[in-house]
Amino acid sequence: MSNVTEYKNFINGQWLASKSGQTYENRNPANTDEIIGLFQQSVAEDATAAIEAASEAYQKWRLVPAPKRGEILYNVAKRLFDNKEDLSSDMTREMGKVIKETRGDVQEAIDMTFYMAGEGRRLFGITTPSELANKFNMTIRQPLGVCTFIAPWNFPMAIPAWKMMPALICGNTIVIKPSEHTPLSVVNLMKACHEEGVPAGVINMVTGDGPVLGPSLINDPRVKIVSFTGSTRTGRIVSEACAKNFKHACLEMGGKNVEIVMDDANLELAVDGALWGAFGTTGQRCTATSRIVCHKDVIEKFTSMIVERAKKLKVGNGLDEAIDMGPIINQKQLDNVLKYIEIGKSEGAKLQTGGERMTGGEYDKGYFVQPTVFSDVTTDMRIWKEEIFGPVLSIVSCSSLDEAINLANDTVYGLSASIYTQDINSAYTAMRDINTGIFYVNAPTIGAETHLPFGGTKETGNGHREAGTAALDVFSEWKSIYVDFSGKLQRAQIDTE
Ligand code: UN1
Repeated sequence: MSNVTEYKNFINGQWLASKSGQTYENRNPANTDEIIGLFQQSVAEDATAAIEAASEAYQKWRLVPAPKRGEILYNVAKRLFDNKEDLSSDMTREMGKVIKETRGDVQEAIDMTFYMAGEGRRLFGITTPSELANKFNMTIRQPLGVCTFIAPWNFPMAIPAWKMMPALICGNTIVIKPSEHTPLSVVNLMKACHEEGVPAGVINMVTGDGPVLGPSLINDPRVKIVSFTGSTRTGRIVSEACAKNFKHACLEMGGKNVEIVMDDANLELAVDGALWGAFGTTGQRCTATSRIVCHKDVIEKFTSMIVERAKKLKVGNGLDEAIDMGPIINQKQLDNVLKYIEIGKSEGAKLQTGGERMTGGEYDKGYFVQPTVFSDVTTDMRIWKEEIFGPVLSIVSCSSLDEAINLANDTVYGLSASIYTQDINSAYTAMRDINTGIFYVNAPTIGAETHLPFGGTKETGNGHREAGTAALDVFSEWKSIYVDFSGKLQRAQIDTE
């Protein structure tokens, strides 16, 4: 126990213990004997102190020229780039996903940071002619103030960076609560920002449980925006709490993403895509492929190809470069995934491969489950409708493009979808008619890039988007400015002559 590191909260430029005097252990989901560190079990008072610091720092930060804010972010991005390997292995140890993927997660944080650093010299508004003579019209983006972030565990650094970097470039200050399962990556992000010159109070972090910290992070009157990524159930609670005070809420929630495989698809490619989409990140991406809608003429072949490939995936500790799929994040999620596998079986879906917790040897120390494929799934089944957030794929048959599109849209969620086809007309029709925020042609449902908007329709989101310049719309408000240099009163809509 003695050589376990204790990590503190980060408030007003200082590493501070929680007022609770309590810490919690975070363990490696691939090997629960390994303690990643002790983290602060924070209480409301800690969140309030962080909000106080962010609120004070805002008065100066909002006045720092955006290109200067950008220079700091540029240095942060470089620092993350230089430390990419260490940051990635820390992340694999705390979250479990394989090292190739944690390198991708850190890279996504680097990309977002460089991208938003560049926005410091853009943050474009418009100028437009006035309807009156000797009058000048323009729009500028203004920051809002303190933003709070409730972050998930599946992208421990990328998603915090998606939220932080656009908020900071716009001139806001922030308080982040990382997931209790992946605080180390946010500690690392805070360190990089602090050491590269983000001023005290501009970024703050409190670790601990959502139900304890959430009310302060949402209800404190100094908080202007809450950005949340997580389940639709929790998102609804956040949304309702924000609505009472007209607080902005940016919500990224559940998904039930679909890959359509048409009869003219390149099947090898469609299988590659499905395998990566369904079992990458152990199926724990919001964008993960959990449904396949496959044309009846190729479904047998497709199913046997994917089953054969799924069986060959190497499951284990993600620090080993040869491993394809890591563990589930924790016992609760593992139980949930196993529960859904039982539900699938009892509903009459045909278990083609997987379905079991993996045991024996090193597996006993972690939360491992086999890559699982169900065929003969029907649309009344819960495994078709509900988000599982694990490596479980359901295959449904279709006989036309129209039917495929209807099946794709047969969900309360709307994050990501993809189609594999060689027919340009099918691709464009699906692109237009499938109701999601993200769409891929001949590519898997996962793999969004940072300079395009990220988010979903229906119960996946509330109309906002992260990433791209869309993120600037979340973290700034438009101010329309009219400058009248005529030296006389000019009345809009009245003095029309
Ligand atoms: C998420 O699963 O919440 O598009 C984020 C992707 C990644 C981000 C996923 N770039 O799969």
